[in-house]
Amino acid sequence: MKITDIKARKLLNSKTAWTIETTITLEDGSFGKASIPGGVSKGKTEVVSHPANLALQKIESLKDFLLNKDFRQTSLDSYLLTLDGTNDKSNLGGNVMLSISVSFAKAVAMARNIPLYKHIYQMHYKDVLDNKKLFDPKFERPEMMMLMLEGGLHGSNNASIQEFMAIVNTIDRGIEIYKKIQEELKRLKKSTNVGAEGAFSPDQYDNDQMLTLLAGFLKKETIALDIAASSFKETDKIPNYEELLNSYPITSIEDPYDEEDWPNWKIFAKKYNKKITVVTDDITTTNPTILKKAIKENIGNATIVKPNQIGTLTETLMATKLAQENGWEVIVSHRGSDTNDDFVADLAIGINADYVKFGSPARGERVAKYNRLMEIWNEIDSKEALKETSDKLEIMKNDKCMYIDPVTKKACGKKSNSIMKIQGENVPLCSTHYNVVYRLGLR
Ligand code: 2PG
Ligand code: MG
Repeated sequence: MKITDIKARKLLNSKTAWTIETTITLEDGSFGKASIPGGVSKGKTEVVSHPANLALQKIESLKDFLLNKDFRQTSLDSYLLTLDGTNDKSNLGGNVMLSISVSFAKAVAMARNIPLYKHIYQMHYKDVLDNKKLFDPKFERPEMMMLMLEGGLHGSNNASIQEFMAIVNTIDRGIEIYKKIQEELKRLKKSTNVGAEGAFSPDQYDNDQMLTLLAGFLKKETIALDIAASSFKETDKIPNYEELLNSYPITSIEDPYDEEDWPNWKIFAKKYNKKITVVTDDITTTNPTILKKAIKENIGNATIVKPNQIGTLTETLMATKLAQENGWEVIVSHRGSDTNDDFVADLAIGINADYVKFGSPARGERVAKYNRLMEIWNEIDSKEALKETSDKLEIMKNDKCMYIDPVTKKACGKKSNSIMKIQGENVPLCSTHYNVVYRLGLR
């Protein structure tokens, strides 16, 4: 598809800082818009993100290279990589590259007249689809690691752990837990102000108080934690994991040690890989090369996927595939300073993520992603329901004619070839009786 126009502008993110939004238009008029989030607790190996003004200049300078050229997602992304020519994307800027990469994907989905998640699915599973000619993808519903309480760099209290999440299957259940915590904090006369990602961050609360509060409102749900250990240097802030796991229903721990502390990661994973989900984020930064090493050295069993850590959609999909092919689980995630762009919801469904991590059910930039997730689910559900009904009707067509002779009171029993709705029921009929029923107006 040929790119005929690229426009970019400055946009305010949820942490009161500037980011960019890029719009790409294709030759047939289809277009896609993407805005880029940023991290609050970032991994050191994340690609370089240029300040908004510089990013806009970079996009302007790329027009000569990109306009009126034919691209596919992979050729566009590899061209951007060549033009950048660095390992950390410090020339063009990871934010610049990702905004072009994602807005192009959205524009192509529009040109193909298919939803973005389906377009991503077809790119991600291209080999399978090409070989087996599967055209009817099955989309799974990821579980949600929904944020309830936040500390560390995201909060404003004594808790060193950054994120306290409940793993829920439905948004309703997540909202219920969130509201219960809010009511309880009000009752205790504690602040219900929220942190960077929409969760409560009660004054003075430490890790244990946060965990006790959250655990108190869970039924069959369990807890996922993001320790974000790279964001503090004091090793005494690292919790005693054995104690935590014995005291609370925790089934997932992300970034338990500093991203440079590979020895401790290995010891941790050896001990807990079979018991809980051990999630890499700041240590792998959606980087296929680092993730390969992490898988080889067996430092976890799941990884966070954040497109802006790596800078192109193609590399994001590569990292995801690598994880999936090696039996690691995948968690598609938002960022600490985010925008209302809901791309990660389509990404999660398109790649069949095991979990999503989109923050709390509060604050516009978090809610946007949950709302898109529900929109996709509704679409998938109604398509499946529709397909189910048409499959059923197809089977019934080859059934026996169910016309009952008014005199003999016996069913015709000949092979049917059509279906007629009679008093709300789908009834298979042979052509003779179809005509009889039709003429008699029995429908
Ligand atoms: C994380 C993310 C999202 P940040 O650490 O997983 O919650 O935070 O974007 O600040 O890195
Ligand atoms: Mg993290």
